[in-house]
Amino acid sequence: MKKIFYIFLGIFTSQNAFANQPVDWQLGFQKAASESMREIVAFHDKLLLPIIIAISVFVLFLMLYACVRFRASANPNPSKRTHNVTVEVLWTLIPCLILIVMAVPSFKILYKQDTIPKADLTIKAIGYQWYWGYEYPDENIIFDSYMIEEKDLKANQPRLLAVDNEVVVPVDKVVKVLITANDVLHAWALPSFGVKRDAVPGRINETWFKAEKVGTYYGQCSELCGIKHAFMPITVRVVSDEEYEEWLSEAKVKFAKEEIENDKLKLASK
Ligand SMILES: [Cu+2]
Repeated sequence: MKKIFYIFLGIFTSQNAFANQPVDWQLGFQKAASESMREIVAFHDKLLLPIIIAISVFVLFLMLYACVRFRASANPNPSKRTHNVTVEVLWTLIPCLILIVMAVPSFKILYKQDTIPKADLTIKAIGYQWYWGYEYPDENIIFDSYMIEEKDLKANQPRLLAVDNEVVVPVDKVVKVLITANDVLHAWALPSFGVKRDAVPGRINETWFKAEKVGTYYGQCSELCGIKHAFMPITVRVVSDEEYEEWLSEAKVKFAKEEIENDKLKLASK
């Protein structure tokens, strides 16, 4: 009984709870943190959901009506009719119209997402079995991002979602994401930003987002990539411009790409 109560509580509260990560008993999307995701959510809530509900209710009504109206006792001599042109035209045309009504706004959102505005910064995400690696190509930064094991979690760090090295990006800036993989197919996905792109070995896919709110956002690899597919989360921390600059100056030292390569050369020459 208690469990049922929580399910209902979850259904009615999940939409309001601050969710940039999945929450217990959540129904529907995570809270949008970008314009793209807001449009996706609006498309779903204001167009798809009413159509789905209307069709379900209509079909249910037809079934109940047929059960009662044409039951054997009330209708002993069933009609022998096999064709009705009007009805057949209607049940072909109406679904076509419904599909067109859904397709137009859907393509609009899709193409808008596909057009990458002028980027303020570019990051590159590389899928590995089973973790993500990141590069900031313009900043000489490279690092790997591993999931934090359950025993090592700090307070506020969600299980299976928190990582050791987060991607840090400034708020309200267009971030272009180059996505590729090193071994098998992965997919870089961040629900709050409405972003999901396959990571394909030997090929670079592009997407973008502009986070509107400061915060930590969680996503997961969304392409079955092997035994630890569930353990390669994505964490993006959106910060203010000043905090970003601060992080950048630290990261340039800590995650410097050239230095790492120099060190490797030194080691190799020894
Ligand atoms: Cu993966």
